[in-house]
Amino acid sequence: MNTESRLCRKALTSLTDHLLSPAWRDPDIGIVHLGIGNFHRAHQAIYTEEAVAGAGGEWGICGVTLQGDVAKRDALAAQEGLYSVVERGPDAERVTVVRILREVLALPYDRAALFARLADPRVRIVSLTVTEKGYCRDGKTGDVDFGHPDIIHDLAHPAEPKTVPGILVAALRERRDNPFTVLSCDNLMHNGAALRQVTCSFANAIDPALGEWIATAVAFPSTMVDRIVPATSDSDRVSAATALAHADALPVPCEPFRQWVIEDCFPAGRPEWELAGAQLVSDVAPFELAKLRMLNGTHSALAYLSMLAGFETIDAAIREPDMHRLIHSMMTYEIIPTLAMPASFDTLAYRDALLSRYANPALKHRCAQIAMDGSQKIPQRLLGAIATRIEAGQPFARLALAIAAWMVFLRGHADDGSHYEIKDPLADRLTSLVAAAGPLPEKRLNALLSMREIFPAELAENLVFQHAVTDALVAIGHGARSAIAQYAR
Ligand code: CS2
Repeated sequence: MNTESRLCRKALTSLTDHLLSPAWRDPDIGIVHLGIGNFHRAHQAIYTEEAVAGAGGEWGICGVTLQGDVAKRDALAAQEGLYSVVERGPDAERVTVVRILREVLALPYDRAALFARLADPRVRIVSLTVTEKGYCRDGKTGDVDFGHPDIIHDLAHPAEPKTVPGILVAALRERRDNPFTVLSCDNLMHNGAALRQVTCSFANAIDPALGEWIATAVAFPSTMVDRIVPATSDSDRVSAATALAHADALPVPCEPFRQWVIEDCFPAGRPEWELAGAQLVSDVAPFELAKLRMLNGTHSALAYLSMLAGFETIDAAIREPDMHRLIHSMMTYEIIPTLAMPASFDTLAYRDALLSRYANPALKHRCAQIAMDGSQKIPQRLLGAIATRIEAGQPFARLALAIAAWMVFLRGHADDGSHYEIKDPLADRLTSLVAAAGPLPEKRLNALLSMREIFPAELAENLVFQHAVTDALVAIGHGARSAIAQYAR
């Protein structure tokens, strides 16, 4: 085995069994993707490669790292954009090589190249996976957060933007004759409309006519994206090298399951993603809500409880019988009743499929990865369901336990005393509020509920909500494992 040799296009002739799409001609670039992380490479990139393999079209992808990750850019460039996907099923592993990525750029270093791409009329879609915090959104208004330091920077230097709204507005200004479609692929409710609002509010602050034009002339379809994609580990590099007999510095691990539901609104055209199994629909909202609450909501619940109880990965956590019962009941009794799904959608089958996906022992999805950025995730994933339960006068103790687990998680150590880092754009404020409040449940609760960018006033001031979370905080005070057992009953 010659794993000294890097994956490259010349090597592909010896890799025919591993090519995602054997019939292939390299397409020109038609998509710029902001946020070239593992999720994009195991999700939209694969759908696009399969669509192009089946129906053609110049839909090659230019991937952009917004964090100046030059090492990633250079590693992918050294492999001519090729990378492998290591699909880890419970019983089998499959390694394939993806070819759709044609170029990788790193901001701020490749600013000129990026804006040249964005000005090119052949680029008809700009898609994004930048996580919740990448939207720089004011949680209270839904507009761009005018107090965000990077937004302040971008408003002062609109030709040198750092943020997503800044980049989109600078690029769209040059595309008045032929705007590209902007495609959010992040886990936000109404992600297309949310992105339109931050983009337009940013544009309005620079040039109201431009804001008005973007609001009416640019399409921002919504999507629901789903695939569990952990961070790359050494074992993924070993799997790729063993299967391919070539070294891949950046393989992506993922589960076999994937789903993409897309609002079909692409005035400038799109790849035939349906050939790869995507569902093109007129209304994504019910799918987004079900996925955000059922999957992401329970993922966050599992992550915070596990960080306290000492389960390192999701599969280890869900194999614990009390945890399984708790998450099963959270979905069945507290989340499913908040959804309004089309009659053809079997919510109980969806629940069972999620529980089996979590139990996949091959994936090793680390709870610490999911626990990141709680301040951005919790409103999207948990608070909406809780508000609906309160409105309906229905109990939500298990969802309250998830909120309480996050509040305790912020103290920075597990029940056994081992420390972990809080990674969150609001980490400094959150950890100082928690430290100043001390361990008493009521004080911790009041301190955190004061954060309006997370908890809207109506919820924060609701006594039913306060009592449910306080009870859960008291239960966790006796240890997360005992709280899990108590709430699983
Ligand atoms: C996870 C998601 O990291 C997280 O917060 O909940 O990335 C999740 O794995 C994906 O949304 C699955 O589609």
